[in-house]
Amino acid sequence: MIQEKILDFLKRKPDYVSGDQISHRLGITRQALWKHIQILKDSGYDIVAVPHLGYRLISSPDRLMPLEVTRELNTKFMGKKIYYFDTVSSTMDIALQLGIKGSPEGTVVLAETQTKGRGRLGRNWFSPKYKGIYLSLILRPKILPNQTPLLTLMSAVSICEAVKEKMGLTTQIKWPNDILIHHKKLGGILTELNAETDLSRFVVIGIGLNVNNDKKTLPAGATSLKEQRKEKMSRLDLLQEILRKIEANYLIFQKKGTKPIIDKWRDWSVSLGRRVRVICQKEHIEGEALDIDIDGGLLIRNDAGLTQKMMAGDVVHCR
Ligand code: BT5
Repeated sequence: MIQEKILDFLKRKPDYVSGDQISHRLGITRQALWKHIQILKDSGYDIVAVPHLGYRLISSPDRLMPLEVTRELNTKFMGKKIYYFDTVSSTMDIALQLGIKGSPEGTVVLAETQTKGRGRLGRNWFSPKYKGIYLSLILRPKILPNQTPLLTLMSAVSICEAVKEKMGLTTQIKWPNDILIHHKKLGGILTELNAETDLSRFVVIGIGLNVNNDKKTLPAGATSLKEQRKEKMSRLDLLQEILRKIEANYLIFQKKGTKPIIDKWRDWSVSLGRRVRVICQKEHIEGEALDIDIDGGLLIRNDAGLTQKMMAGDVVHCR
């Protein structure tokens, strides 16, 4: 894409780049270059133009625009196709529609805000504009529908790895889908399966993460990376790393099966070894969270010594 290439030129040089040089290298007229620069400026790029000197990039907008996300992403299939929205009801709805229409594996839907962002069981996901990462991605794994929860675990591991690598912060996973820092919720994962027919079978992974939310605007019990690090963080850097890690872990999952993912998951888990209460619809079980089963279920030993498995639910840590 031509605008991407123009940005590449401008980003490589902190100084002015001559319009002649750019238009010559890209094989476009100076008039066409000027038009593309106007489009970039309209999208929030601060670019100055000085006669005889050329163009200079002063600043980029804090937006998760596809041309920025794909820049130096270096993935095989993840994020090769990105749908970007300023405002949507829920990125899940868009991704589910795209999946039905046959969008390929690795398709990503991003939004700056969601009016009906959702969690599990129709719960709400608070998605303030330009503050967090709200994304849904399509996977087409060759697994049985009952193995879908493993993709939630794989995504959780990928988020923890990305936050550690890019932000230097250690997060923890509360089974099945919460990402925590210091026992406060930083993010959540929502996995939805479309298995109406064999042909349209696909999974949408939804990820919501609080990045630059100020403490006072967060829901009770929640935190953000900004609150933890006391500074504004790059949503773009983190998003790119999450996509890279999900791709890497998904490839491991496909080649080597569940074990390496579950092994990694155990390292990030805050639930294992603790006394927990798991609530699922009207049922609840209390006991020690022993381990994760091969299908992603949580194994709990109750006070009578009986081990039971939960495939879904909300975990409360008792002590
Ligand atoms: C989740 O559900 O944690 C999964 C959230 C997935 C959100 C993403 S955003 C992109 C994609 N598009 C969507 O529409 N959804 C996905 P659950 O475990 O059910 O937790 C929901 C609960 O978390 C709510 O009932 C609140 O208590 C709490 N909550 C809501 N917004 C939050 C936020 N921004 N930060 C922390 N906690 C929040």
